[in-house]
Amino acid sequence: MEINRRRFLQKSAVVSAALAGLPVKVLPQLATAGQVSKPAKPRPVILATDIGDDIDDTWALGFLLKCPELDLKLVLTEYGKAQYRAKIIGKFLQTTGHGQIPIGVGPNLGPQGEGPQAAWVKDYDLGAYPGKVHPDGIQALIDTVMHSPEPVTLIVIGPMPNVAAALTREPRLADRAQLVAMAGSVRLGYDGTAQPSAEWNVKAEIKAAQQVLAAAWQVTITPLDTCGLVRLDGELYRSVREATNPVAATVIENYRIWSAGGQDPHAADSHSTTLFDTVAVYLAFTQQLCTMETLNLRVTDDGFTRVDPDGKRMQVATQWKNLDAYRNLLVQRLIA
Ligand SMILES: [Ca+2]
Repeated sequence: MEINRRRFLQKSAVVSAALAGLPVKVLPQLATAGQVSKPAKPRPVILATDIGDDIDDTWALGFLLKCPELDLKLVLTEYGKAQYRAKIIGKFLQTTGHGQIPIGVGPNLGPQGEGPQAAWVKDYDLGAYPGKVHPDGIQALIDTVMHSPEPVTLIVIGPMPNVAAALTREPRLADRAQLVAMAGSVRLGYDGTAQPSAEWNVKAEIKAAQQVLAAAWQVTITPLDTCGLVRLDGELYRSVREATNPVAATVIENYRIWSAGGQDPHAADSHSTTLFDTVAVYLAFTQQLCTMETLNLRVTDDGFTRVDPDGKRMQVATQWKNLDAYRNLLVQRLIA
C-alpha cells in the first residue's frame, strides 16, 4: 500500500474534526498586521517539494509566486514520483504565467507513480514547458546555489532525500545556502495534540532528515507546533475559492481534484486542509508573526525532533504570535 502524508495523517489524526470545527474569524483590523514591506531586492530561493501528495505544497507554491520578497530560481521535485511532480510544477507555473522558472527533476528513486492530482496533468506535456527542465535536478540545485552571486534560501517542504544527495555531492552547499524547512514537531504533534509526533517529512526519510537538518548551514524550521495549526475556512477560505486570478484559481482547481478522491470530497466548497507548507515559504522572508526560539534539535532514529544539547542549533518557530494575521496575510497574497 502506498504510504504518503495524506494516509499518514489519516492514521495520526486524533482531533482533526474538532479542529476543523473551529471558526476562523475574519478580522479586518488585522488585515494589514502581517504585511511585510517589499525589500529593494527579492531574495533568491529554491523550492524543494513533494507536490502531488498532500495538497498543501500546491498552496505553498501559489503563495510563493505571490510573494514579491522572494525570487524563485528553481523548483526541485522531492521524494520520488519525479515525472508526476515535475508535470504538476510545470503546468502550475505555465498556467500562472511563470513558465520561465527552471524545474529540476529528481532521480527516479523512492515512491514511484502518481497521486491525487494525476487527472490534472494527464494530458500535460512537460516537453512543451517553455522554461528549462533539468533532468538532473540535484545538479541543478547545486549549480543554482554555487553560481548565485548572493546566498540562496532553500525552502524544503517535503521529505528531503534529494537535498541530502545534493549535500553529499557538493558539501559546500552548506556554506552558500540557508535552509528553511517544514519539518519536525517539538511540543505539539499533529492537530495540536500535546505530545510531539514523528512528523512526516522527517519520518518518511529519517537518514536524509538527519543529514539535512544537521548540516552546517543556517537552519530555520516550522514544526507542527506552528505549521500544523494553519487552516482556512469561513470568509477567508471563500475569498480564495472565489478569487479569479490565475494562482488562486489554479490552487482551487487542484484542490477540487485532490479532494474529490479523498475522504471529504466536498471539502473544497468550504475549507482548506492544514496548510503546513505555506509557513516555510513565509519564514523565508519574515519571522514577524511567529515566536522564534533557538533550540538544539536532534533527529532521532525513529523520526522525532528532540531537544538535545548535542543537537543542531537552529531557529524554530514554536508558537504563533498572531495566527489570524498570518491567515489574513496568506489569503491577501493569494487573492491579490
Ligand atoms: Ca509537502
